[in-house]
Amino acid sequence: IKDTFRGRVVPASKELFLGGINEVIPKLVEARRILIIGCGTSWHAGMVGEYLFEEFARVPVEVEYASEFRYRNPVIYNDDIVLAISQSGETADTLAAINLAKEAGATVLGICNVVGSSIPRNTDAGVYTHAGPEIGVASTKAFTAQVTVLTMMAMLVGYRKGTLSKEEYEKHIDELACLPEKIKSILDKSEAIKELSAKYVDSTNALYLGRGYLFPVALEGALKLKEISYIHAEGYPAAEMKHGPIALIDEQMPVFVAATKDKSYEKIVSNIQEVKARKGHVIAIVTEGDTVIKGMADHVIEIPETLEALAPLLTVIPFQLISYYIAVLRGCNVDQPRNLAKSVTV
Ligand code: F1P
Repeated sequence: IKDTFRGRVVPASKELFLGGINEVIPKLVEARRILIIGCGTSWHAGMVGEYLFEEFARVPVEVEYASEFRYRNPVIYNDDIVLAISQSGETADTLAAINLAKEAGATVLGICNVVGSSIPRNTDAGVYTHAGPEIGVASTKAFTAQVTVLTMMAMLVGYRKGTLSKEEYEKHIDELACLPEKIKSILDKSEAIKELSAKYVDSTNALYLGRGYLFPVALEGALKLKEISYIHAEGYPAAEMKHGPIALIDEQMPVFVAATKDKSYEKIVSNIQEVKARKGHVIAIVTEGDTVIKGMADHVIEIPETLEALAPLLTVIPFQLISYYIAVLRGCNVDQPRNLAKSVTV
C-alpha cells in the first residue's frame, strides 16, 4: 500500500496519489454515473468499488461483467465514466467493452497490473497497481491491490465533492496505512488456517456468505475455491440465504461466513444461527475478541479490527488461504489450474 504501486498513501500529508487518475479526479467529482467493468476477480473488486463510490461519493455506480456488457447493446452516455479493471490488461472481453464505451464517447479509465499491456494503452487515464507478477493463474494480490486503488479513488472523489468529511477522510487514510501490518498478522496465522482447511478437503460443495462490503468478498472466496480446488462453491449475500440457498444446508455443507463487526453484525449473527439450526458447519472470519460468534461457529479465524469500508482488504486473506490449503491438500496444481488461462485473450 505504501510503496508497491504508483498509487500511494502519504499519511503525514493526508494525500492520496493515484497515478494518471489524479488528473481526472475533477471529472469523477462531476460524474453523473460510473460504470465499472471487469471479469472474474476483477469484477468482484468492481463490486466493492460500487459500494465504496456510492457511500463515499454518492454517485450511482453500475458494475457489469465485461463479457456480458460487450454483447448486449448497453446504454452508455458520453458523460459516463467507465472504469475497466483487469490484472493482466489483456482480457479480450474487457478490451471489447472498452471499445464500446469509447465509441459512445465515454471517458474510459483503467486499473491494471501489467505495465504497457493493451488495456492501459486503450484507456484515457489510469493507475497501475504494481502488485508484482502474479505467478498463479487465479488472481489474489491483484484483488487486494485493485480494491485498495478503488478505496483511495472513492475517498478522494468523496472528499473533493464534500460527501466525505475531512475527519472521515483522514481517519480512513490513517487506517489504510495500518493495513499492511494487519495483513501480516493474518498471514502469521497460516498454520492454524492450514489445519482448519484440512477438515474440509473432502467437501463437494461450499457456501460463502457476507453482507454489505463483505458480500463481494464472499463471491471472491467462492471463486477462489472453485478455481483452484475444483470444489463447487457459491457466494451469496447472507440476507439472500432465506430466498433459496438455505435449502442446500445440511451436515455436509461447510458455510464460510465473513462476519466481522460492522453495522450488519447482529444480522450476520442470526444468519449463522440459521445455518447452525440446519446442522451446517460454520467457519467464520470474525473481529479479534469476538466471543458471540465463537460460541456458535464450528471454527473462527480472528482478524484485526478495521473500518467497515476497509474490511474487504482483510477478510479476503483468510478465504484465499483456505482455498490455497484445500487445493494443495487435494493435490491440485494451484499455480496452473485446469482449463484456466492467466490472460483470457479470446
Ligand atoms: C480476469 C480473470 C481472472 C481469473 C483468471 C481468468 O482477468 O477472470 O480474474 O483469476 O485469471 O481471468 P483479468 O482481466 O483481471 O486479467
